This record gives sequence, structure tokens and C-alpha cells, in this order.
Amino acid sequence: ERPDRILATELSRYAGKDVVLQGWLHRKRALKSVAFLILRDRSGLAQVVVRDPRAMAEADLLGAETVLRIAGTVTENPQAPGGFEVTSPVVTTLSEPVAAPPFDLYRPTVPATLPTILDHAPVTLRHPRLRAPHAIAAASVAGFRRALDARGFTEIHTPKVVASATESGADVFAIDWFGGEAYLAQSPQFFKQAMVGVFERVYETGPVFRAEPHDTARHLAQYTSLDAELGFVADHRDVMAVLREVLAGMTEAVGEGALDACALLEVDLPRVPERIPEIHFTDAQELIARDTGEDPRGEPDLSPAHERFLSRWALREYGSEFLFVTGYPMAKRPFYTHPEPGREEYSNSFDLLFRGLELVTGGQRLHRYDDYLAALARRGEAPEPYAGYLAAFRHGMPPHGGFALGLERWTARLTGADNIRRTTLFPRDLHRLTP
Ligand code: AMO
Repeated sequence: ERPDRILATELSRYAGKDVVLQGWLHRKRALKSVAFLILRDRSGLAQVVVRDPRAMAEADLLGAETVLRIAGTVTENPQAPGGFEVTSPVVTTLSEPVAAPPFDLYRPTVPATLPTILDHAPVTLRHPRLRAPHAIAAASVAGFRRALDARGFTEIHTPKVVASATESGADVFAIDWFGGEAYLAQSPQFFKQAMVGVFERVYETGPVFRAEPHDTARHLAQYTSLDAELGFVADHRDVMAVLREVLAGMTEAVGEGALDACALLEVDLPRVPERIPEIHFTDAQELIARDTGEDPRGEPDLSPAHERFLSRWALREYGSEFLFVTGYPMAKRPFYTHPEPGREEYSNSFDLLFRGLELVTGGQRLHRYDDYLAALARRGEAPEPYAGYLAAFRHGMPPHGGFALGLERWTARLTGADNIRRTTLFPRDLHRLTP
């Protein structure tokens, strides 16, 4: 009796049995009287041993990445990787490549530059080390969903073509929409806020677009935003508390769901402290002035170098790889931001720094219609382009807030990637629109 297809990592459960495997030819090694085929499937690798001279001659013709069906017998062999191998195989070619990969996918380290990897992504991502970050990203999103589902959030899917910018106009892509002008969504900001009026608690995972002119290792023109928004908050601290639980859930899900990928990349999973330390923007600037010899006071934002400095400080001071910076100046935050009561030039907003990088932005929002009109007027903006946005606030919105986490940045910080393009399947940036 022949079982259906089994996976490469399941051999030990089928010792002595006839099985069928399907996958790609990862590697081939021929000795005088024996050939080894290493088959790769979604689970991992399996060794197939060919001894029959005719089968050896046929195996000799197979190119890397040929898609194979292999029927054979599982045999114990302490020398085989994993202790088992497939012997007496009948090898059938299911699909023959017409081109070779740009480098050998079986080499443990990747002998190629980032542009080469990205140019040939459909095949280079098959390399176990290049695939691993994406398995970690998938587990992270599963953890994000699980954490929020458990807390009464509803998943939403909102338009990616919109009529106005939400995150400041500078970095928005304009597109032709049936002869009129439209924009690619920079964030689901407006829609997630409106849906607080419907579901109270919502989240979305999806693409967002930034006409990002910076050619940096941490900016993409399209990235995956993990967004959440919740109603009936006292202030931004309620949002930060939910975010802490989401981070713990994501970390746990990566540990469970992407175990092999973590082991392969030697991922050091963070400990999410019971209370993530926080520092007010003004105190952060004082600290930078005191300890670095630079004086950022008066600047409306933190520089990347200052974010790295603050991360190191939090690690030293609190043993935490996460740090909340709260109270950013209103001048640097979008119009929907809620001011800090009593200090109106600052805001009830936060950034979360993780291992030296801004990972999340969030805060409390304005919720009264009149406050929106006043906020736009203060910025010298007319309310008309925002009529659709403002509609929700005419019908009673609770105090609310939310956050957005950049998935590629999270995965990059977990895996130690030097560039978020390594944690993006098909990056889109200033220079890249293909593959
Ligand atoms: P913000 O614009 O700060 O906030 O974006 C939130 C998070 O998204 C990630 N991010 C990026 N990742 C890759 N490439 C980019 N070009 C890029 N830009 C941003 C970062 C950042 O922390 N609507 C608000 C969120 C909110 O308040 O809910 C927003 O979009 O990890």
C-alpha cells in the first residue's frame, strides 16, 4: 500500500515503507557507483540514493530545480541527514527548467549581491536562507491577527485608491483614475477611524504606498502596514497597552510558527517586557543633549541616529529592546493627531523604537467634528478635499486611537537584515518596479 505524497521532513515516520515525494532538485552529487539527489519541498530536504546504473545515467542529466516525483523506499541510514533516506527510487520529471538559477541554491551562504537576488526573486527566494524571512513575516501576521481577534477586533479591507492624502501630501502617488486624479493610499488611516464608528475595534493588514524619494535601507515605495484602531480609549496609553500585547503575540507566533526559519537564521526573539519603557519627546531630547554632545532641542523630530541612541539607552537602562517615545510635537504629526492636554504644542502620540529603528507610529486621534475643522484651519488647509474623511465625525465618534506597524521593518529587525528589501518579496522603490 503506497501512501499519498509525504513531505521531505516526514521520512522518519515511514521507515521501511514505500513512499512518494514531490519537489525540486536542490542538489545532485554523483560518485562512482552511487548518486545522491537532494529533493526540496515546502517542509525541507530529503536525500534520495540512486544505485541502479541506468537510473544514475538519467539522474546525471537532471538540472538544478527540475521538478520531480520520486517513488521509493524509506531506509534508515545514520549517515543520511536526518537519519533516513529514500532508496530504489523511480524518478519522474514533472517540469523541466529552461534556465539555471543565477547561483547554486544549495550553498549554505548566498554568494550574490542584493540586486542579483532581487532581479531573480522567483528563483532566488527558493534558497532556504532567503525564503526564511518570509516564513517569519507570515507567522508574524498570523500572530497579529490572533492577538487582535482575541481582543474583539474585526478585520477590515479598505480601498487602496483614495481621493486625498492622509499622511501629508508630499509623498503621495497621484494616478489617473478614469481621467480624473486619484491617489494611492498612504495608510488606511481614514477608513480605520471611520470603522471605529461601526465596529469599535478594527485591524487591517495590507499594502500602502509612499512616493518615498529616499534611497535608504528602511524605506520602500510600497510596504505592508499592520494597522489597528480602537474606540473608547482614555488616551494614547490605552493604545500602547494593546500594542504591547500585539507585539507579545507576534513574537510568540514567530517562535511557534516559524521555528525552522528562526533556527536557520539564528533569530534572537525579543523579550516583550510587561511594561515597555517610555520617554517623552522633550525628555528624549534632553537626554540626547546631555549624553551625545549634540543639541536637538527645537527640532520637531528625532533623527535615525538619535533613535539608535535612545534604543541603546533603553537597553542599558531598562534591559528592553523596545522603547516608546511619546508626545511628539504637533507640528510634525498629521492633522488627525490629538494634542497633549495642557501642553497643546505636543501630542498624545507615540513612536515605538525596536532595536534602533522606528517600527510603529500611533496615538490618540481627534474625535470631534469641530476639532477637525479647527485643526485643518490651523494648518491652512481647506476642509473640502477631506469631506469624505470628515463625514464620519459628523455622526458621533468615540475617543479613539490606533497604530500602524511596518511589517518589513519588524521582520528585518528580527532577522538582522541590513536592508528591508531582504524581507520584502518583490520590493518597489525609486529604482525597482520589476520583477
Ligand atoms: P507612519 O507614516 O509613521 O504612520 O507609518 C507607520 C509605520 O510604517 C512603517 N513605514 C515604512 N516602512 C517601509 N517603507 C516606508 N517608506 C515606510 N514608511 C513608514 C514604519 C512606520 O513606523 N497612519 C499612521 C499610523 C497611525 O497613526 O495609526 C502612519 O501611517 O514602521
